[in-house]
Amino acid sequence: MRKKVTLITGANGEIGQALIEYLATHGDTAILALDIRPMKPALQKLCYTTIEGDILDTRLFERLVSEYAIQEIYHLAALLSTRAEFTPELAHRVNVQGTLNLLHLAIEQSRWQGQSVKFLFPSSIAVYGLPDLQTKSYAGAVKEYAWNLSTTMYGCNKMYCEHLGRYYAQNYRQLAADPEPYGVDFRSVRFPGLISAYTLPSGGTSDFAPEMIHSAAEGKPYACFVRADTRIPFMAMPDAVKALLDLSKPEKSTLKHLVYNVGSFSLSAGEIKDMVMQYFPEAQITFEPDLKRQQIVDTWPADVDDSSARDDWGWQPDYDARRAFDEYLIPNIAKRYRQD
Ligand code: AKB
Repeated sequence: MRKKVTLITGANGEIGQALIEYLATHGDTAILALDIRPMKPALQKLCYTTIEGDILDTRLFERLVSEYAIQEIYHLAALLSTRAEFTPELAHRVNVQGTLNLLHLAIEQSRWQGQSVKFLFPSSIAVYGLPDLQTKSYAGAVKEYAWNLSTTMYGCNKMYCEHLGRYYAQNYRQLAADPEPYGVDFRSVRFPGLISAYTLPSGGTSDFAPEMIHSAAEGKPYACFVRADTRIPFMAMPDAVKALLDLSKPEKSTLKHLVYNVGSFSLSAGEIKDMVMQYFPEAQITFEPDLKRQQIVDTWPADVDDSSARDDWGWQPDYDARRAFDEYLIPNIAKRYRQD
């Protein structure tokens, strides 16, 4: 018998680590963690198996199929928006071909198991592309279907992968004599900028918020790479994990969409600085915009309209900005740097 597992790709990344910790302490799921980098020993202990491997390696997937019955896939591996602009073709391979490989694995597993395998995919506010600041200001909280005109390779990759997910869910090999009986149970959330108390992101363009908070706690000066008036939506990491798990639960038939915005709070970089200064009055935070990264963030919406997620599957974040800072970010980040 093949072992029943939940596959998590990008397991070493920020969402991966938080998701593994949550699942290991709250569930009875056997986790198969995959990452291109070696997993931290503390995380390894929480998983049934960890594999150091590349999502572009199709041989690896052939091996996985023979050894495991994959019940659910959390496909988190990706190159983020800033990183992707330095190597767009590599980003396309990892973000698109990598996702295609995982969708193929999912559809094969669905056939084997006689039911559609759940596929949870983190998309991003990077799929939006507002043409200028005036439009960004009047657009306010954007709906899923609006302004899908990303200017970044990462955003284009995420948008296309949402389409691929829909294709594998509903239309895979639609002209075949033996139509696909199950398809993939694809579900996606478009995340805002995420802020974790325990890890720092790398290669994203929303990284200025976590970098600012962590630097202040560490007592290091921070030069923020966007203007103080730059506003995008953010979310505390526990809510990101909650969003993925909450979306994984409902019956497929109750979901009206495959892709949902999820929001929790929207802050400008200046407002983040003001909040940080309340906790760390000595913090040295300046604004030295990098015009090119600024240009990217200026195309992202100031906020998202997540009413579909709230209506269809009861999305409700636990953390607004104040609670995120008071109860999650500041105490845990302060402790982390006190210990170092
Ligand atoms: C990034 O900055 O690339 C990510 C994102 C907004 O998806 N954090």
